[in-house]
Amino acid sequence: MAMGKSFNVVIFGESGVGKSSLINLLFNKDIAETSDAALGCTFESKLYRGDREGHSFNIYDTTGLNESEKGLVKPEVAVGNLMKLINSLTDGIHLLIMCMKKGRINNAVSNNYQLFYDGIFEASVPILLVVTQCELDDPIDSWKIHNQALLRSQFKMNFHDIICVTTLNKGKHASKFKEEYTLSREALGAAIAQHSLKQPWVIKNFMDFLMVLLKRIWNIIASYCSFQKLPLSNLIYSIFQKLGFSDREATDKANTLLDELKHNHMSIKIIDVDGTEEGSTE
Ligand SMILES: Nc1nc2c(ncn2[C@@H]2O[C@H](COP(=O)(O)OP(=O)(O)O)[C@@H](O)[C@H]2O)c(=O)[nH]1
Ligand SMILES: [Mg+2]
Repeated sequence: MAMGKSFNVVIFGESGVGKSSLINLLFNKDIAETSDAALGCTFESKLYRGDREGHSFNIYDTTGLNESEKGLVKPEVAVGNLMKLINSLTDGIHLLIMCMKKGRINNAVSNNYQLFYDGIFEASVPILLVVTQCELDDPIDSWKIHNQALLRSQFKMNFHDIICVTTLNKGKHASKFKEEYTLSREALGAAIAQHSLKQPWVIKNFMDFLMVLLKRIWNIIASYCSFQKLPLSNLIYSIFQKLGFSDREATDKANTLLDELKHNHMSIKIIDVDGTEEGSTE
């Protein structure tokens, strides 16, 4: 057991930007599976639990919206998965980390910022931007220097800090970037410690929160997803009705969402970084 502080952090961003690699960097261990394939067009989340330098870290890995998979995720599924994540955040959250890979800022970046920072966490939890694939840059934070002002002025995104990293520690070029890897690891750890809330932000009433959240984020999700139809629960039904859907559509959506929540047991997968044991939040 870690004697120090605990940090509950949600990492989000498109698939393929380096979220799993970032978790491996943080723990200096290949614990999260990484992939080149643009799989997983869902909001499915995992919790990685582990210690580092005497502090305990609970890192939620969640995909968010993907630029290139427009229309593939049904809103019911997306909302269901988000609910599952939120329902798992019972100990509250100290920090958000949005992950992107170095390059152009696309719509998914600003939509995910709105969805998570403004939408779900009501701008109450500090947010860092971590930019991966910066190993060739000299200095390593060149991207930050060139884009920081633009992020604010053009994209209206304000981050508490921007950290440019490399997560490379395997493959034939990794040995060239040992120093950058170590610096990245230190910078990430320091930024988490510096910017995390002293007291975690906690969702007080899940059902109230669900109402507010659905209203707030529906447009963002809907713009990404294709709609579907079909039968019940009064509460969720009325949420959909209030959102302006017809009776039929509201019934359909409520049933699908409830099925999704039931089917997924409202819990996310937990991976213990320092053990093999896996469990669930239930
Ligand atoms: N060159 C380089 N590749 C990276 C870096 N971070 C991640 N990658 C690669 O990007 C791909 C996607 O990474 P992954 O962590 O699976 O992304 P996720 O889908 O967001 O979890 C993998 O092939 C990683 O090896 C980095 O800092 N530099
Ligand atoms: Mg991943």
